Amino acid sequence: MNHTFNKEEFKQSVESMLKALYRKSLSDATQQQIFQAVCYAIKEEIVDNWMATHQAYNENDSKIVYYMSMEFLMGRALGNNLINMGAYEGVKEALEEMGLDLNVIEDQERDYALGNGGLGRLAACFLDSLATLGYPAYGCGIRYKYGMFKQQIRDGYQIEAPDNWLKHGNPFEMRRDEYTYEVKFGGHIQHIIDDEGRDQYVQEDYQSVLAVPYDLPIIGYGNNVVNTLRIWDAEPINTFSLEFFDKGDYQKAVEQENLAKNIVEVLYPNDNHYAGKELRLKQQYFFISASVRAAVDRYKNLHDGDVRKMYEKVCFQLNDTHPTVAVPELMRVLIDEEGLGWDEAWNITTKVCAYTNHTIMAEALEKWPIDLFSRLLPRIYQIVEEINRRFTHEIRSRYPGNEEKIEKMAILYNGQVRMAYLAIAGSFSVNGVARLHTEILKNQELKHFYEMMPWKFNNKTNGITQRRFLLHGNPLQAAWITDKIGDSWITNLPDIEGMATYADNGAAREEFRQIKRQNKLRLAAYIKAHNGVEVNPDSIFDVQVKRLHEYKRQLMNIMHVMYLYNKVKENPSIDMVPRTFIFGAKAAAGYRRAKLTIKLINSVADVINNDPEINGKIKVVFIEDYRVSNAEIIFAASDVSEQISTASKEASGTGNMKFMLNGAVTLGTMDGANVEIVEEVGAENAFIFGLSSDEVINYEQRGGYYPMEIYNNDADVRKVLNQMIDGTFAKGDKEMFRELYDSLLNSWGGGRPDCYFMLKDFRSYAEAQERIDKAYRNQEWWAKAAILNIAKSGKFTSDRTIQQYVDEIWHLEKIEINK
Ligand code: 26Q
Repeated sequence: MNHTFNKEEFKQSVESMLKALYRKSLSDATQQQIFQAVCYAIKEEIVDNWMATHQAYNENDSKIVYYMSMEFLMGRALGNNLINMGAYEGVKEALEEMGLDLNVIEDQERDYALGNGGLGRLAACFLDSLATLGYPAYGCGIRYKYGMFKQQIRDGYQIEAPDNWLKHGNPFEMRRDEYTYEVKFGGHIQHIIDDEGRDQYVQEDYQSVLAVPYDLPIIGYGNNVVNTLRIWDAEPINTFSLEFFDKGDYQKAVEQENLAKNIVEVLYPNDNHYAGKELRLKQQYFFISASVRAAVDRYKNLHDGDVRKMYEKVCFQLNDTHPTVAVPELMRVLIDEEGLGWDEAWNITTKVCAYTNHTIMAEALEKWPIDLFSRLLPRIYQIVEEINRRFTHEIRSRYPGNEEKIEKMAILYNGQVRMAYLAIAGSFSVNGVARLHTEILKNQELKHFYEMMPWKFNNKTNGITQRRFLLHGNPLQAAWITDKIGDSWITNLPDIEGMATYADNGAAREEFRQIKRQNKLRLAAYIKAHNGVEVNPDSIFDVQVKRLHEYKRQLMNIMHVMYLYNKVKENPSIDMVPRTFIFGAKAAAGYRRAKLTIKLINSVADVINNDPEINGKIKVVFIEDYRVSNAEIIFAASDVSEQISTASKEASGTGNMKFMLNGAVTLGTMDGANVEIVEEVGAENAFIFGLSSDEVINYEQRGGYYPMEIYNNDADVRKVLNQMIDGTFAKGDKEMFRELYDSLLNSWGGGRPDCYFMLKDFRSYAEAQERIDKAYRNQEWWAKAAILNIAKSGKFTSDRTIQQYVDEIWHLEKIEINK
């Protein structure tokens, strides 16, 4: 589009869209209306390439990967689409000529918050990389009516407000009625033998809904490829024919209508935590059944209705266990609808499905009660039973007489369906998301599976798209890099290593500092507008933004802030570099300790920010409603990247990579992808602290440690803990934060005290923080370390991750779209 983009045509197109959509001219249209008109104008440009891409899939009979995910955390589309189309500058100028500011127009768009955190954002980065590399792919997901809740902070507490993201409609989506499917729930299965002597399993007395797809364009960077994210909406069957039903059917019709409304109503706002809710399982089967059948039908259309070699052209990548019903659903379609025998269907299924694991946290593992599962999905359950029967048979013949193996590996056990084990049994590939995480899977969590089927296991270290998180989010740094080394980093991030020489160049370091300062001013303005707090752009911006979870240890971070506050109070003339501690985090709505941690952060902020004795040495800011769009501004402005999870708990992390790419230095544990970040940039350019994952796992196997010993022996830590229950940060209320205090010290609060080793790691963390204070004083050293972080971030592009998935799992071929 770069060369074909015509400013005058575009301006006309926007004006005629305004007329057609709103009967408005430019001068009396609202910014929202202009935003819509701009999107519709560029959608026209997208559609031709979108059609050409699908034509190329068909003509080449391309193998396609279906990325199955309950979450796609896309953020905003407009800016990213313009960038990938090569039209950003042109549109910006055209709008300027119309007296409009593209930034203001972009701010009209709501984030597509169809995800919680890392797993959902990873899916979004993968779609960007797939399209940019030219690989045939669909994202398959749910069109939630309400995405991730909007977070409001009231009196320091998190309040959840509904995210009605579709209120103004979505200009980029296309409803595709012609690809609607009916999805059935409940009832019972009637086994009959048909005229030809074949088994038939007929579902009776079921409820059903229609799955209606909406397609969103996923635009590759500079290659005219437009892939598709297909999200499914639910609609009732036959709403209008209610009157024809007798009384019993009337009830059923109403139930079906409610079922349809409920299924896609809202994203579950849990991150790394399993909620065994029936509606969640309905959501899973709903979008999987529709997606699987759409994939099978597409394949059949191109292959004379014969599914037997489907594995040659189709791969389902399961984003965690959430879409695992794809395994039995594909079996059902192949056996019940396509008439294949079990063995042939299983051969196809296990060559089509591949599973990605994103966590080892026990509370995140999906286990469905068998009674719930079989009631909701009676035919699917029969198939899972048969998969389990055959799988346990295999285990027994491999390990005769070893019933412990059944206990450890059976899919059905203790009245539950263990979804991870179903995913492993039904997939040809099982991958972790960072090297350390994959090793822990192989040697600890899934060691029995690894021992039995080592060939399935592999690692795919996560990555992020530099096109959103540098080119769009940090235009100043992006332009600076391009000026130095050219723009090949946009599609080949390893080229960014060319920046390494500038780490030793005093003039370049000064340029970097100026850019960082501009970005800090941009964030400071955002904070002033949203929090009413003034922050000092010459202070260290020390940032922890991610979902709130105990294992991520935001509590340890704020305890360190309390500790520093005490130091300054003891010695007001203490020599320290001013620090701005910035937090952003949503807590799952039902996660009490997480929500209380938010309150503690805000309470500490209140006290410190208003204490004149602190004299600007410390500021604490909690950014409300952390999400993709403000994340882009935050990463660009950061000096210190807090990646402080308890070692072994964070499977990978991806925020760590976004900070690195934007020239922040990591303060972290040897966990997840931090290990590989340090390997790339060198330990001397990061601040590493804390227990290793082996040490953590050892303590856990011995039943934990005694945090009370630390409380008794370390006066600074004791003081901080006492301040949680003496009202210092709670206007005298001694009870407000007692639950947090108890979680660290008292086992009677349920479970082991301090099971995330915050007190154990505290001293080591505080020392690392002190090293940062010392290091920042040497501005030349700091700029050098920051530039080296940028230069060594090449490994962490999702383009590399996707290429590894393609080479080692999916085996796709690139398509080319010439314009
Ligand atoms: C499960 C059952 C019921 C309801 C909700 C859930 C649920 C939802 C979301 C369970 C887990 C999640 C999200 C997990 C997640 O985001 N994991 C993160 O994935 C990233 C991408 O691989 C990693 O970088 C992070 O380390 C990992 O925590």
